[in-house]
Amino acid sequence: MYLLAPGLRNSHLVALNTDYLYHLGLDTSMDLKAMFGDVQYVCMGGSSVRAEKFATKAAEDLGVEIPEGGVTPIGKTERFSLYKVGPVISVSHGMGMPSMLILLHEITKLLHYAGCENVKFIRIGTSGGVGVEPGTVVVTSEGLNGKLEPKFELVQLGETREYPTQLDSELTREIYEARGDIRAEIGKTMGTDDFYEGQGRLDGALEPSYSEAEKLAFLQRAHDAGVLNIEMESSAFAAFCLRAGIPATIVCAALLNRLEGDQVTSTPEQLGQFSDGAQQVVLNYIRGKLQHNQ
Ligand code: R2B
Ligand code: URA
Repeated sequence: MYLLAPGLRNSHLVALNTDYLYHLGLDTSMDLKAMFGDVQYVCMGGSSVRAEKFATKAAEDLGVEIPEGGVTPIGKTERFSLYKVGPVISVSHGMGMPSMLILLHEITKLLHYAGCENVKFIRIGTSGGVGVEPGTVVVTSEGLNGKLEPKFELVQLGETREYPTQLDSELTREIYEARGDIRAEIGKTMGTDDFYEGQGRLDGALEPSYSEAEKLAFLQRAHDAGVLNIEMESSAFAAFCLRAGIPATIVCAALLNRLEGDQVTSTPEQLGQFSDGAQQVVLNYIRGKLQHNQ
């Protein structure tokens, strides 16, 4: 029985006596139902520090009691840090699509084995804005790859497979509507395999193959195509969730406006505020939903 999502149909899993979710340090000999059976939202962000911060804020915001010493991670923490606060998982996914995909496979199986139903996945991250002010929160309608195509390509057995990258429009809209007085916009997000040349920066270690004018022309073309920000996971994340049938979206703070530069020059305090804004929009949404369902 596949309760979590209609797209979960891997017949090969049935043959496993125990499924070892290696990177999470969890496996199916554990009572995953008792540990995770009530999860409704999985919120993921790149860094383990932000995952812990979001878990702590979620506990305060949603009125969930946590132990005196604060939230503690479940499973192992070499690769990812996973926290659970009531019906919310807060977990880090590392940087880039390969890391994100490992987390997605294992967290999705975890929730499937735990018997969870109707779970939503939300990536809460950072990004480079395209034509938006630093601090703006962008809620993603669709992931695009580095060629501005609405698809994610993955080489499997020597062949390139393509998957569409549409995100859940209702979830995107509802999260946007929970923005309160935080500056937010809905737009497309380009996901790349690199922070420097993959995002058209001129400030990497190597001499790029393009000029400043070519960079700006590409970023302008991206903006004209509806792209409001650039990060490193959106297309893989969108394609995975769509294929699995899990409603998902992405909520990212823009740390800078790439039409104005490449370097991230805001102070640590400002960067913290930008990230907090993205987290707060998602918490507003989750709190509203949980209150409504009570
Ligand atoms: C946003 O920020 C990280 C790079 O600095 C990367 O994980 C991303 O998508
Ligand atoms: N993360 C990215 O991937 N790009 C940026 O420009 C900022 C944060």
